[in-house]
Amino acid sequence: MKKEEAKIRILGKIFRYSVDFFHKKGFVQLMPVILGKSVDPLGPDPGSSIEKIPEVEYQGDVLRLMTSMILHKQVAVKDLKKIFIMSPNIRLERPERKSTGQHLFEFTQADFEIAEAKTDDVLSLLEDYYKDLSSYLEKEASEEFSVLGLDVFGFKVPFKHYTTHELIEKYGDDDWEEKASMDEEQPFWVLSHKREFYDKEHPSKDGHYLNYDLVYPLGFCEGISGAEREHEYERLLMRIKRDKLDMDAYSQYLEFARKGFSSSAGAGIGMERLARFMTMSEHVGDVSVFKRVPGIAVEI
Ligand code: ASN
Repeated sequence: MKKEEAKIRILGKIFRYSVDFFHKKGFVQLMPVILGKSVDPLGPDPGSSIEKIPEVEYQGDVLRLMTSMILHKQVAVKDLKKIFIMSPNIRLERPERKSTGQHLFEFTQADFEIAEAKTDDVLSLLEDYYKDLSSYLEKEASEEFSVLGLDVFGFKVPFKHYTTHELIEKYGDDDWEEKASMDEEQPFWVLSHKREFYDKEHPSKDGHYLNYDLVYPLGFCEGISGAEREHEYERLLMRIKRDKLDMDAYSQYLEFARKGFSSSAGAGIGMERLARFMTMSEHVGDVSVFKRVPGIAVEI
């Protein structure tokens, strides 16, 4: 087996582990949605750099290619309570993102949401996910890891917590994530990151959010993002306006919110980024046959 093949096989095994994990924890699996009326705006987030969200016209409607299923998750979680989707996302990143090692313009996330959950519920679920992943891969992918000459990374949970504010203070505004990632030997949570309108704001601390990213160590950077959600119609409306988003694109989503959302929390685990970390690969595209790297022409 070649190294390239070992990496592709490991990604497949991580995908399979993820599906089994969420089923075992009682989640309902939904099929991915590719075209949506309302999709994740991916901003304002200082870390986002997409050129545009592609639109398709179909029977008089404008439909958008899925950037993430967060808004669909909020609609579905009300009745189904615990859901997950192995969700392909399209994010047309600017070509400069070619050299970050961690951006693809098409990738898959294991995206989940839990009704009435809080931050601690999601963090401990995800720590279980990582704890068992190492032993799963040791058992199921030993041949692949020996081809790569690697031991399976051993996760030590619980992971440390930092806030974005603390890390910016320590490392500066520009590359705090890379620097902090280089300094750590285990993944760590970064709490309170300014993100999109659907992440809940702290009820009493201005400029703080009830959200969390997981950052991989050794320079591998962000691998998960998630949050407790804004779910009240008035607050969602206010934040969509504040972010100056196109109201047409969110009117039907807001209709659902007006009829009532459940409070919820969730996150998305980037599948290729996790496989990149486990295989210690230079680029996140190294784990795919048909890699979609910003700034590189698609072959087929
Ligand atoms: N999946 C993420 C979440 O649940 C959203 C995203 O991918 N932008 O918060």
